[in-house]
Order: sequence, then structure tokens, then C-alpha cells
Amino acid sequence: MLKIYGADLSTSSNKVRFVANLLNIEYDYVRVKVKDGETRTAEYLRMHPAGKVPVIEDDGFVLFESNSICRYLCHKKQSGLYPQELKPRSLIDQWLDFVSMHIGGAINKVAFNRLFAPIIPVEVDKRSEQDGVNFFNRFLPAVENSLKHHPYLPGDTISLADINLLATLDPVELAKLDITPYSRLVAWRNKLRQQEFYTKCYEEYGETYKKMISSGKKQ
Ligand SMILES: N[C@@H](CCC(=O)N[C@@H](CS)C(=O)NCC(=O)O)C(=O)O
Repeated sequence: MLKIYGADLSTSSNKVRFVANLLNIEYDYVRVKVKDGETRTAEYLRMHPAGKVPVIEDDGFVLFESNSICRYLCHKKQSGLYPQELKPRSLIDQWLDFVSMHIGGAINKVAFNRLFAPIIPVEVDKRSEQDGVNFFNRFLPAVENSLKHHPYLPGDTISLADINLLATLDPVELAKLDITPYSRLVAWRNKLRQQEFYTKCYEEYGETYKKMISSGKKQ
């Protein structure tokens, strides 16, 4: 059976679980305790040379990087989430790259400084935090605009690009980033967050987050 090595606070790990759930792929979820050094063991580093989550192991085949893993799972199931046709697929790639690079990059800067730095603890980098807020405000309108033209990010049907954006946005409330000015994005997100592929995973994830924040510990 497919094994997903991940951590509850990892949006990249949750993205892989969302896709596996959507594709009805059965999996064993292996919770990796990052703070206890489980990603630094020789055994783990053989799977991921930089010691990150997520990683999958599928019948002896090992793969890391969440977007690559999601593409692999879609290929395997020949899923319309990531279709074969050149142009629709390229539009999905475009949004995968844009969201991971620009929106994910912005949220990571803010979330690191507002949520994790005080807990680790390391000094908060105010400049990096502000850069994150500025990039977030600069790049969100591109997504809102795309949702003006069709119900999902690249087109009329749900795609891998939507799942990537959904997972990427998960920490916005905790990081105090405001998405309410983007009404189409908010409606799109609310619709997807009610679906089982998401709720199944988010219930545990949300609980872990709350515990982490209230106990001041990183999981
Ligand atoms: N681009 C990677 C990001 C992987 C990543 O940064 N994972 C984080 C959790 S979201 C991690 O493993 N952090 C622990 C560490 O860097 O030691 C992906 O999408 O898989």
C-alpha cells in the first residue's frame, strides 16, 4: 500500500493527502516527528536527501516534493485533476508554479515569523515578515481575477492547481493574513473546504495546530 510520510502542520503533506483522498487511493499515513529529529536519521535521509516532508513510498518507489508526488498520483490514476492534453495541462502547471512560488513563498515568510519564530525560538525578522505581506497582497489579485472567468483556478473543472492553492492557503487565518477582500477566492475556498477529501484531513490538522499554538510547542 502507498505510504505517505508527512506531518500535520505541513501544508505540503496535507496537499498530498487531499489528492490521495480525492483519487480514492488507500494509504498509510506515517506521522513524522520533525521536532524529534525523525527526518534526520540515515534511513529517512535515504528517502529525502534534505530531510523534508512529504515523501511517498509506493511499492519500493520513493518520491519527494509535494507537487511531483501529486502529479505522480494523478498519472497513476489517469485522473482529470491533471489531464494528458498539452494545453490544459500546461495551464495547470502554470498555476501550480505561480501559487507555490509566489503565494506559498509569501505565506511561508509571514507564517514563519508570526507563528514559528517565537516558538523555536529565533528572532522575528520584521523585514521578511513585511515582504511576505507585500507579496501576498501583490499576488492574490491574480488568483481572484482568474476565478472571475471560471469556477476553478485554471478552468471549468477542479484540478491539481486548485488543490495546491487550497493547501497553500490553509495557514492564512493563523498567520493573520486577510483574504476577505477576495470574494471569489473566499467562495471557492469555502466550497472546497466542505468536501470530504479536505475535512477528513483538516480535522486532525486543525486540532494539532490549536494544540501547538496553545502549548507553545512545535510538533
Ligand atoms: N517544496 C517542498 C516543501 C517541503 C517542506 O519544506 N516541508 C517542510 C514542512 S511543510 C519540512 O519538512 N520542514 C522541516 C525541515 O525543513 O526540517 C514540497 O512541496 O514538498
